[in-house]
Amino acid sequence: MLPKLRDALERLGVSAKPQAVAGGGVWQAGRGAALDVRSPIDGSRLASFPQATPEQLATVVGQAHEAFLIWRTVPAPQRGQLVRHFGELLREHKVDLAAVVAWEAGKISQEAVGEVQEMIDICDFAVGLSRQLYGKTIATERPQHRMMEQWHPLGAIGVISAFNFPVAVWAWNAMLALVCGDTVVWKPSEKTPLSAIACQSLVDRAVQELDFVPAGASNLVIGGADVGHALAADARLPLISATGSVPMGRAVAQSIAARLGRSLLELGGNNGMIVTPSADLNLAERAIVFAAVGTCGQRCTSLRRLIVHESVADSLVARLTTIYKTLPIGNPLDGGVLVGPLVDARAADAMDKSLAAAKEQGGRVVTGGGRVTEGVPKGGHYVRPAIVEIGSDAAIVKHETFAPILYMLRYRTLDEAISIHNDVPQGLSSAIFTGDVREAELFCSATGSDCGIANVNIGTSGAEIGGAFGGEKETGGGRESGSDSWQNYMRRTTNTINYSDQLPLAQGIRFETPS
Ligand code: UN1
Repeated sequence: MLPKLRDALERLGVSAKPQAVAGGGVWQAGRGAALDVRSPIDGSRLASFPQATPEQLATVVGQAHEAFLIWRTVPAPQRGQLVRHFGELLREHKVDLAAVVAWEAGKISQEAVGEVQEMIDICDFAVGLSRQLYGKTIATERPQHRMMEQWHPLGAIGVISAFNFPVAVWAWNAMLALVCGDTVVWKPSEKTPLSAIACQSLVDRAVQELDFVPAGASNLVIGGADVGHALAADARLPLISATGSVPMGRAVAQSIAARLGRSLLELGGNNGMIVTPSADLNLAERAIVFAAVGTCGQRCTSLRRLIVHESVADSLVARLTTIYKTLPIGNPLDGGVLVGPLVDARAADAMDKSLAAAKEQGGRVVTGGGRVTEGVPKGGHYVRPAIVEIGSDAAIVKHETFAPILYMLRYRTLDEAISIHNDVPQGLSSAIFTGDVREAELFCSATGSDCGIANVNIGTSGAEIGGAFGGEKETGGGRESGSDSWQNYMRRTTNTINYSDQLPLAQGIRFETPS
């Protein structure tokens, strides 16, 4: 392991020999196949250790359930203290955790630090929430009755997270779940286990330092697809929150549905942006570049489809081409670099294939595509972000490729633009750049964007934690993070209380028993 990474991990409390299972507050070596952790930056091996087995997962789920029986009795504001403490530890270790994320996910340091900031933000949000798990009082139709809702802890919950946001997305789920009185079993991506181990080590520290938190409030199991399937199928986990590809989500959703469990899915993006004639192109170009090439196009919120009015298309493409030609591509740890590597060879191949398909389907590569080999670390998969001008009916445009390809489509009327925009299977994030309030409002209306996120004059990526995050159609329908997403992690009871000496029945039914 690289000395700098080793030092960062050590400060985060991670032992030199990482272990795959943290259950019930105890670390254990996995008993499954060996996992080689490689950095996308240069392909170097960061660690190698055995993964967990489904049997080990089953034990951890049992421990998480036992811990839940205790945790649910701790008052919610006190549960918030655990999250507050974890948030403090994150602030203290922000730079180190970001370094681990940068090494393992290959994202530039700025974005890695931003990801840890996103964790800190959700901690703050969850602490506030721990005093605001409100239920409603509802008017009842019966005299001297009261009807109300209560929100109760749900259980031990499963979290499956992806490589591209290896720590923040877990935190969105885990911090809300913990204040809601749930315990958590986390299965991170096999590509980013060290980031997960570092988070678990910090959360363990927070748990140990507070005497009211049961060991097993937060658990980690590093394993492959077999562990993921076992997690989804385990009926002791009433909710599974999964982030990743559509095929993964489909498989997980079927297992959960078969046991009538609850799923919260955040899957593919394929996000679009409409640029209208009145758009501020200076703002638009900055938003487009960050959204399309940030994280090397590997966010679920990355911009993949640019739908531009024909009157501004040529000038916008020319401006973007100039910027794309000078994008600093290289080692994501170096200051000034904006585009790091793709996660692995498969991702680079997928980009090549999509570009080839786009050309076959009538597309023209305006700029980019191809590998970068000069001035980048050997052993990583560095690519030149591409812009492809293509017809909106090309099949490839409906397909999400997790790489920096931006399809440019032209439109004439806003209705046409919205219809092109919505004509894809995915529905996560969307944006319009316009100076016209009518266009902006139409885009955000019921007949506008069909996505979970619809922005005006900002890009598709980089959402704040305060809003509900997620989308429709193949994106899976789940909402994580802010707003009322916490309700996913709780069970609602409706209570009707009679304080009269009569027993009036609802709907006015008379049901007199013979006396
Ligand atoms: C993801 O890519 O799965 O909105 C999450 C964003 C980030 C989160 C992305 N806050 O781009």
